[in-house]
Amino acid sequence: MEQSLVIIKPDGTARRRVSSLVLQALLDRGYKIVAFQEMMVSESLAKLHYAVHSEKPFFPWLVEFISSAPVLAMIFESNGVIQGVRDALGATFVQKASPDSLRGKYGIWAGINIAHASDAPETAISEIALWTSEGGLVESPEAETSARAYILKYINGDADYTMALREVVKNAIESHDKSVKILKSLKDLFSKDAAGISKDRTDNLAKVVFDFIKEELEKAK
Ligand code: FUP
Repeated sequence: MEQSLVIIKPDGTARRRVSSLVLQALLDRGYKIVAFQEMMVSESLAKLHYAVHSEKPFFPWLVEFISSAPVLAMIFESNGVIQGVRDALGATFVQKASPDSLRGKYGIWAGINIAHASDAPETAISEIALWTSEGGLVESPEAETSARAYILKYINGDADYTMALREVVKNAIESHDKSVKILKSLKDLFSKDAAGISKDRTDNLAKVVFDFIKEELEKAK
């Protein structure tokens, strides 16, 4: 049976309603969940996970982003699940993702795109091996029940804040604004629907998104 490593990244997990909507949409496709854990990603796991991008200029940012605040790490299992989850997520870059895909609906900007999913059978095998050995992810018969309990707990919760976050990032980039006011807005928005996640962590996520804005403005110079 095919398996895929699916990670709801910090920008998704820190928005509880968004992460539950993403999970529900994936379960609606009939996939089984065999591992489900909320965890912080260590720097070493982040570097190994993104090793294929280690020579790219955006690598240090990617590592900081995925380790900034908790993620939901999961193993999905079903026939065709690898391509199916990728199809549901849509294109990597949020502005390129179709508006009815999960990244198109809930992604924030560019690579701040709510989720990762394995892209091929070999990658899925090596990613699952990595996340179980380095990340402590374990398969459990309780995984699906835990995922459904998460959805029930959060799906009718707060607003999803996707549009508000996109507006802040878009306005900052378009008006070349990297003032502390932007950082404060990001900190406020990321703390609004982050039940159980400390303010230090949502602030850290906001800072990494702010760093992305600053890098974009540097590139545009
Ligand atoms: P995906 O398989 O959709 O996760 O995309 P990639 O493996 O190509 O990229 C991994 C992550 O790097 C993506 F989530 C987005 C991010 N990325 C950037 O931030 N900038 C880039 O120029 C390319 C990728």
